[in-house]
Amino acid sequence: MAARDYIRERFFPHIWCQGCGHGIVLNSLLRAIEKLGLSKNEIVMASGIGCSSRISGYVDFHTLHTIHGRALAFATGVKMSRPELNLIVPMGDGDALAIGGNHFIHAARRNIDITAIIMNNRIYGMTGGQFSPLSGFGTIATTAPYTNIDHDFDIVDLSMASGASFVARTTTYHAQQMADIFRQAILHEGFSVVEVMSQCPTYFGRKNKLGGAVDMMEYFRDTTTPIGSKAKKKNPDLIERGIFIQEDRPEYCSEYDQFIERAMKGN
Ligand SMILES: Cc1ncc(C[n+]2csc(CCOP(=O)(O)OP(=O)(O)O)c2C)c(N)n1
Ligand code: SF4
Repeated sequence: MAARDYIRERFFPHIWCQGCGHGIVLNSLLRAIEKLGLSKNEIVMASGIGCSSRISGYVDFHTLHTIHGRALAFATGVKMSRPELNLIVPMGDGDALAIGGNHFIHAARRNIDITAIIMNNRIYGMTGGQFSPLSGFGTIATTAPYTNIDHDFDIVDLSMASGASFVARTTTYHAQQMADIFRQAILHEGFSVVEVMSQCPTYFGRKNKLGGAVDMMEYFRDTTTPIGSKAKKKNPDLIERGIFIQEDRPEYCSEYDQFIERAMKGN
């Protein structure tokens, strides 16, 4: 099947603003799935609420558009009952790490076989540009007109510390790398986190005078570098992108099956 065959055309036109990074994420995701040759019936996408979460409306898989911050809880339920299916959960930084932060930490800790995609545009896009936990100190948002005094944290560090067994970061500038990382994340058996630095030109870009979508993507090009590059040694402020960890560790559903088997035998 070609990438465009996975699209649910009746839901178009999409809601995203011109230049929003979320469409690039959708494109790279469909290219990864095309390469894997998965059928629509093998994929379940669960999402919460947000511009990023709207991706679930545009793909012709089994989809659940659920509650803000709770997509991973729904996905966990689906995966536990049908472990043979591929669960993909697209989230915004607010959905995944503000209201959904606790669900995120515990899904990672369990190492359940779900692919979590975090579209980090450092803002609540859908609700009008409020600051998120990823906005960062000194940025401007509609709810921080005199600059934000909250500090952000590193999604990759949080994911690794919480127990995710596949952790990666990429950007909307690096669409081909993104597709390749998505492919590997879906294949990986365990909790996979892919942070995608994505642009919201409408709120984060405009409020912080970062220019248009192209300027924001060029910023991702210029401020990131492959993991372990020479450039990083020279300039420690560069943000690394690539796959940080990819480890085989006991996966939650298969551990659960073994536990049930032991319980049935009474030992
Ligand atoms: C329980 C609940 N609280 C708040 C909201 C309002 N709300 C909807 S989306 C959203 C944040 C969206 O930001 P993010 O998840 O980062 O995604 P983006 O829109 O930036 O892609 C909020 C606060 C809601 N729908 N439900
Ligand atoms: S408000 Fe921002 S995140 Fe939402 S669609 Fe527009 S550009 Fe994208």
